[in-house]
Amino acid sequence: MAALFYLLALPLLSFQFCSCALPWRIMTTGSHIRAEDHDKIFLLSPDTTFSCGFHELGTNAFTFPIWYTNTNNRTVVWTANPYSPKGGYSPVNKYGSRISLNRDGNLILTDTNGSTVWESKTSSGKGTTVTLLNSGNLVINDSSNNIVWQSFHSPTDTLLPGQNLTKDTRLVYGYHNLYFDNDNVLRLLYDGLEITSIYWPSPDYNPETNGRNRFNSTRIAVLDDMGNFVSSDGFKIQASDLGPGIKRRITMDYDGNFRMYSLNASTGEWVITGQAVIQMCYVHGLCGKNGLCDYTGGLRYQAIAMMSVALSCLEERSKRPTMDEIVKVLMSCDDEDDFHPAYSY
Ligand SMILES: *[C@@H]1O[C@H](CO)[C@@H](O)[C@H](O)[C@H]1NC(C)=O
Ligand SMILES: *[C@@H]1O[C@H](CO)[C@@H](O)[C@H](O)[C@H]1NC(C)=O
Ligand SMILES: *[C@@H]1O[C@H](CO)[C@@H](O)[C@H](O)[C@H]1NC(C)=O
Ligand SMILES: *[C@@H]1O[C@H](CO)[C@@H](O)[C@H](O)[C@H]1NC(C)=O
Ligand SMILES: *[C@@H]1O[C@H](CO)[C@@H](O)[C@H](O)[C@H]1NC(C)=O
Ligand SMILES: CC(=O)N[C@H]1CO[C@H](CO)[C@@H](O)[C@@H]1O
Repeated sequence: MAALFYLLALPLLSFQFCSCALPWRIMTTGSHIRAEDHDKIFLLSPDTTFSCGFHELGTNAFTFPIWYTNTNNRTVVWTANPYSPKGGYSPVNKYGSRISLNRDGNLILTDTNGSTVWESKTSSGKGTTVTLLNSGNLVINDSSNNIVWQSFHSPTDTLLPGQNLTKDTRLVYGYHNLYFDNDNVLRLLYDGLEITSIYWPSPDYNPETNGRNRFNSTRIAVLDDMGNFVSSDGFKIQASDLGPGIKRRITMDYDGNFRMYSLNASTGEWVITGQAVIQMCYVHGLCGKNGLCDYTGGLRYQAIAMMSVALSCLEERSKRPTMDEIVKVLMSCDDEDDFHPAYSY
């Protein structure tokens, strides 16, 4: 009888044990989340599509990102402390690191020794809240529920449906940037240590020849719920699976292209449903630090070598195109005419 009671009580006990570790819906002033509790405590959007909390990059290395909850491999869409080749790497340690909403209303990511790694720089005081919306937007509201800070206004490498790319924001991955240029045209820029070079739309033609309008100064690009990515300069990408009810994202990828991805809800895998730079051989910055490509196999060889180094550093982004996919693209540039000097003096 005692054994039976034990068996019956066990699920109940374990439920109670887990209830202290349920994801949070809200952070209020004076609360914090510790990196060491990363698998138990994190913020969840009301419909559970998005999560926000500490993410283990490697042993004792944590970032504070937002990710799509129900994907096979955690798909990060924003990071408070992302890797940047210019700014360096700023992961925090496991023990002692925390994200805190302090009494001033400032959301602060601190490392073990208390040093500030990132902060929202808000000061809306008592009654400030942090919530993760169903759109994937992490918002800080003041006591009157006005948004005082939002992750949608400081993207990293990904644009979510309903999030605007504006004159003040850009998508960045490594040295590659998607941004609105001074002449209102949406461009891709390789902004490396030794070379800075626009590679899309083709610098060999003027914006009009490339189908762009320089005279709309709105400078806004947005992905809608149907799968249309529309920019105020006339550039458009339409998802190959156009229609409502599909989770999508636009991501600046490490190979210098930006792509639209759609989630296959039954497998949890992402599928590429649109992209900008079809001819990958035109992407600048693939040719080594001097940016001088010869027309022989040099470009292909150097690009592959560079990619493999980059990929080994970026294993956690395993949802992005694989090495095999990239090699296939590079190998497809068989015709020597397809090779284009990345930069010429
Ligand atoms: C805290 O640790 C970081 C990383 O180890 C270091 O860069 C920083 O200088 C330290 N800050 C203080 C205040 O000790
Ligand atoms: C913060 O503001 C947003 C946008 O108005 C709202 O959706 C969200 O529910 C607010 N958060 C809280 C805790 O009320
Ligand atoms: C995006 O831009 C539109 C049009 O300017 C604006 O109404 C909307 O509030 C913006 N969305 C966000 C999240 O800032
Ligand atoms: C300028 O771009 C905005 C945003 O895409 C669009 O709503 C507007 O119609 C465009 N204006 C013109 C004159 O094309
Ligand atoms: C999702 O993936 C499965 C297995 O590969 C496939 O059968 C199905 O058609 C896919 N669904 C969509 C909507 O693409
Ligand atoms: C597509 C992809 O990268 N899938 C990986 C997701 O994570 C599992 C487990 O870590 C790997 O086995 C898959 O290869």
